[in-house]
Amino acid sequence: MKKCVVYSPIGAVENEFMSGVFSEEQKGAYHRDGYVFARGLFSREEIGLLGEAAHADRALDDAATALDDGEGNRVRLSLWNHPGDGIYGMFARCRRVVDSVEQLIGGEVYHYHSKMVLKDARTGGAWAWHQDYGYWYQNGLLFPDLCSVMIAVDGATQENGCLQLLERSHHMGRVNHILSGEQAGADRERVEEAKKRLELVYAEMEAGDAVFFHSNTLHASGPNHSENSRWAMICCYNAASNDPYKESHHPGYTPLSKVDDEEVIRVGKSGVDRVSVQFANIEQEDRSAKDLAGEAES
Ligand SMILES: O=C(O)CCC(=O)C(=O)O
Repeated sequence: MKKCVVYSPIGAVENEFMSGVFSEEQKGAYHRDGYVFARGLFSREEIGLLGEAAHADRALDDAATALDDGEGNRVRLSLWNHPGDGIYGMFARCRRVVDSVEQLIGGEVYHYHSKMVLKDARTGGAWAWHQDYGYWYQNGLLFPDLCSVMIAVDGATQENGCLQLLERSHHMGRVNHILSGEQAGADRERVEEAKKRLELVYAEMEAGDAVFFHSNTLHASGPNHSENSRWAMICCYNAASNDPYKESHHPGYTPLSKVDDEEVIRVGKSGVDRVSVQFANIEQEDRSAKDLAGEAES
């Protein structure tokens, strides 16, 4: 049986440093394995409000970029740099999430960006094996002191292409990345060798569960051949101490204004303004994966 940790308010009491959801044991598991689950991080009501808002959000759909996965399918995602005051912002800025990331990183973090991965039923494409720092590295970040929080908006199973993680792969350090289709993919030979030695974990999740993972953790996901969509919101945070040394399409240190956990429901129920972010034009602005083509040639 895989270790998976369940969100427990006891974690908050046990940790005197930051008031996140993880116990010391869970924090240790993150550093050892490169990821930690927080089952039931969001209630059915909370995640229901996010799912309803996102699935009805025309702007989110219109902003989606479709990236060729190199296998005949396309992955669709919409991305935004600043969390905003709508429901997406409440998920990304609530203490439950941000304090927990700070617990894992060990200090102040800021919002690096968030995205919605729209892995639709039957058509959603695969994600090649990669480390997020494999391409974020291009953005002037000296250290891999970043953490991503993948929140299951829809239930995620192996059938609909849940996230896969290679346990402990963050200890490998940054692996070379090259373009795979239109995505940044890690050096395949290394990934194949790593797969022989490390445990492959399928991040099957119910809506409202989350997995927190290190920016050097190798991860991927398969296509969605099922009848069920697998949308997920991924909120990414950078350590305040890891301010990039040059400008990129993602922000430098910008203090994050945390909100109380109750704001998720309050804003989610408030109607009109609940979805309000500025979506990025990934095709035009995001050079971090494309620049890998130049890196491979040089
Ligand atoms: O949604 C997925 O299956 C993977 C997303 C991912 O790997 C990423 O956004 O870096």
